[in-house]
Amino acid sequence: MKKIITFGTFDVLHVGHIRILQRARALGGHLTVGVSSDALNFSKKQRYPIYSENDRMEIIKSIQGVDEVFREDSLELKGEYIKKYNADVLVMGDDWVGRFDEFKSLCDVLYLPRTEGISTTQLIVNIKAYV
Ligand code: C2G
Repeated sequence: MKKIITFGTFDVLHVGHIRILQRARALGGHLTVGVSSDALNFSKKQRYPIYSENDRMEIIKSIQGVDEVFREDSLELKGEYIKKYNADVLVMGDDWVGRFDEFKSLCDVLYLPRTEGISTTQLIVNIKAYV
């Protein structure tokens, strides 16, 4: 059985998130998901996610096929997380292509195509325009 690991914010959950989780899970028998912390998001994007980290983790944990969830506190700790969770494959969306190749010494690194036409950012724009 292969262990898969993936990372993301998964804010304002949508089908793009569900599909990458399902495709990641289909590559092995066990899926671990690192959900990025509120502080990590703020440091990257200068804004907090709409949903808190506790809510995002609870939502991701409830998805069929997700076996294990933890909070990702730093982008710099990916190698440590891969080792801690004994991952055989790191899966990321292809918006990150090439960015995690350094971990190929620890596990396989796969970039899967993103789902076209949907994003949390666009959903927030749509909701703002709606209200
Ligand atoms: N995704 C996708 N299709 C979309 C939107 C997102 O396949 N239309 C994928 C992304 O490629 C990513 C995952 O869903 O693999 C989570 O996306 P985000 O929440 O945007 O995560 P991100 O902020 O890119 O992750 O260590 C990485 C960090 O945790 C940040």
